[in-house]
Amino acid sequence: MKKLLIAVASASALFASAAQAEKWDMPMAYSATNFHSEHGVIFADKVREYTDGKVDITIHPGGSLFGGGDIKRAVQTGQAPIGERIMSAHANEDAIYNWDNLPFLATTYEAGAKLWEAAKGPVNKHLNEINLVALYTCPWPGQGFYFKKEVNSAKDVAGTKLRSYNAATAQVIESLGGTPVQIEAAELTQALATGVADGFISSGSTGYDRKVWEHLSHYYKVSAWQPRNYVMVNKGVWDGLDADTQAGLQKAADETAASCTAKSEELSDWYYEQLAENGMSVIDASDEFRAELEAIGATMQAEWLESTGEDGKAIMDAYKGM
Ligand code: PCA
Repeated sequence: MKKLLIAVASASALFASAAQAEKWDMPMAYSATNFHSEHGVIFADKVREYTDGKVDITIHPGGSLFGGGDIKRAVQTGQAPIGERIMSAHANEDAIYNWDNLPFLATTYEAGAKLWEAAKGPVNKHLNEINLVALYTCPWPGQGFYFKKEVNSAKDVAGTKLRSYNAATAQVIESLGGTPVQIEAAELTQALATGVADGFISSGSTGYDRKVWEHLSHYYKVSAWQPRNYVMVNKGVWDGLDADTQAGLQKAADETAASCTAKSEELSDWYYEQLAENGMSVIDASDEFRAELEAIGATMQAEWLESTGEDGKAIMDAYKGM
């Protein structure tokens, strides 16, 4: 009788676990109200729908579960099954991830879509090698410069401390004669308030999210590149899913990518308007500043091709051939 009871109990435990949803915590680096994070929520809803509730994702925005700088490692090691990060932050380990931060290579949404199409194969290969699977990517609006003074050329940047968010932004800042300070968006307001940084490179989006008009006065539009955030899954976790569940996740990811990209484009001018409404001067970079940045971009593109070898060349050739 005892044996029978144990058998019944373990059979029902098995049944319960099969019917139970996989609960996934998903760390994201940016504020809850940012369109990237809002799309994390949309993605989670779609995943529940398309996997018939088998995968139940909870979003943790704003670096609340893992700070931005820790999300990749958390997913790689399985501490979190899924997470979101700006992909180019990985470039300090492998230059291939800088594909979307090469100034003036792809400056519009249309060009950015082509560049990702060209980059996808090689980039996914590198991600798989470090135990990650990319589900979707979504671009930030074009990148420009925030300062607390008028800046007309590199001369005016020399000696300033500017916040960077990856190796590429640090290189741009150094090339302009400034000092880069790597800081997560979640800590940006604090860094500006305490004088750790005098300005930064980013889109209108992050300036708006962090209300930087409280500390800064000028935004120079350049739109030199559109870096992407991406949602990654631990490869072991991914490989352990059945084909239907994988297909459900991928369908949710594809739809979210399209919606998130459209939202990014729709909001890009709106962010500029918000910065201006809050008192910032939002203007095009001067011809001189732009020319200096273009020269830096050309150097960075050449260096990237050199450091990434065949895979970088494959991306560039595919993109240029589109
Ligand atoms: N915002 C992010 C990355 C690029 C962007 O537009 C940031 O500043 O951290």
